Amino acid sequence: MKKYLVTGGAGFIGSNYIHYLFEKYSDIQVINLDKLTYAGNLENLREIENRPDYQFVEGDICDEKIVDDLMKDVDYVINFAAESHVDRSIGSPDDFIKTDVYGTFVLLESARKYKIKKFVQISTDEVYGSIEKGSFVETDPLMPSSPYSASKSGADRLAYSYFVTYDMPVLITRCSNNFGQYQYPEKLIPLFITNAIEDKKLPIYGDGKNVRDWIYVLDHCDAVDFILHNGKNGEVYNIGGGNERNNLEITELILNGLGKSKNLMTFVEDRLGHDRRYSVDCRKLESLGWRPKYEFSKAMDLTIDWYKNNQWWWKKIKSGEYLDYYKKQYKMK
Ligand code: NAD
Ligand code: TDX
Repeated sequence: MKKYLVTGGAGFIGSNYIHYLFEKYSDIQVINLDKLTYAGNLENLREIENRPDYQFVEGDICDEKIVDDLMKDVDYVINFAAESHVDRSIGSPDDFIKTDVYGTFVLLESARKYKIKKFVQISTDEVYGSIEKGSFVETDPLMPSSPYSASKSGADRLAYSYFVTYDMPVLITRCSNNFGQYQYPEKLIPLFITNAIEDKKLPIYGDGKNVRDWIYVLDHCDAVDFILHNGKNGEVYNIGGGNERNNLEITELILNGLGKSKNLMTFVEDRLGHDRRYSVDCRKLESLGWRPKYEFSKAMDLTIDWYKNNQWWWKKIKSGEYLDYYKKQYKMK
């Protein structure tokens, strides 16, 4: 019986990971520590909330006492908790530094004290910065360019330092852009799907030619679990979907998938410091035997269907504070 401490488990990827774990294993216990920021949503976990092998704790990863209390007999820590939206980090970076850097430090210290068997730091491909041609390998220097990616780089290297300095069993993953069910509708794909369903404009930053590599969230969850069990301590693993698309291509896929008009596309002011292209070389993970299983267009169809069929989930979110935030941030052209 292994005990997992999943942080940020009420968010997009963390909640998908908890569902993934319970579908795969019958002999585990999962503690979900989440502060329930605007991005944390317990409705993502409705189907499993009453399981005896699952415990939700509302709390901050920066809170040493809560973290120490939970860490005592944990086997694995998977740190998803973070402020995760680049645009918000541009407007207001302080929570990014607190949670992404200091919070990771608190978790690492506690994990060291209680001699945790594995600590997986969920980092991101954004730590490398932008690349015009080719793909980053794990040993490339980090050149983060937003307060979000800089805070994630701090956490990434701090986790590594605990391996080198204290011989802690740390693994670091750097995944590309995720999409799928339960993604907060501020990120490109869920924002555009839900806006299109409501016949609202889709705000494309700049010329729309920025490229991201897209991976279905359940492939990311599978890769994290694979690395937890097969990765080598102290190593970094890139995780990618192998689906590089620019934002115009993604927008057209969504509009076609929903049978909506291209007139919904609207070009707005560019994001400050907008990275042109992300691309990671995933041969290191492939050489261990892991590859994504979901085909991109099928996963996009699944995702579009999910947002079509679960309007109760996102309509609540979009009706409140979130809309005011967007109205302030972006003036539609
Ligand atoms: P998300 O914003 O949907 O979820 C983050 C979760 O963390 C929320 O539930 C929130 O309540 C919680 N949280 C925030 N601050 C906290 C704190 N101080 N203490 C405890 N909980 C806190 O984010 P996501 O998209 O699910 O991303 C999860 C992780 O994966 C992040 O570390 C992110 O950097 C990384 N990542 C995301 C992507 C992506 O495409 N979304 C890609 C690569 C890596
Ligand atoms: O309204 C929009 N219009 C637009 O053109 C939004 C929200 C985004 N974009 C563009 C900006 C990016 O080029 O779409 C692309 C994707 O944007 P986001 O969904 O905000 O993702 P990104 O900035 O690439 O970061 C994501 O991937 C890596 C996650 O938010 C991070 O948490 C993760 O680490």
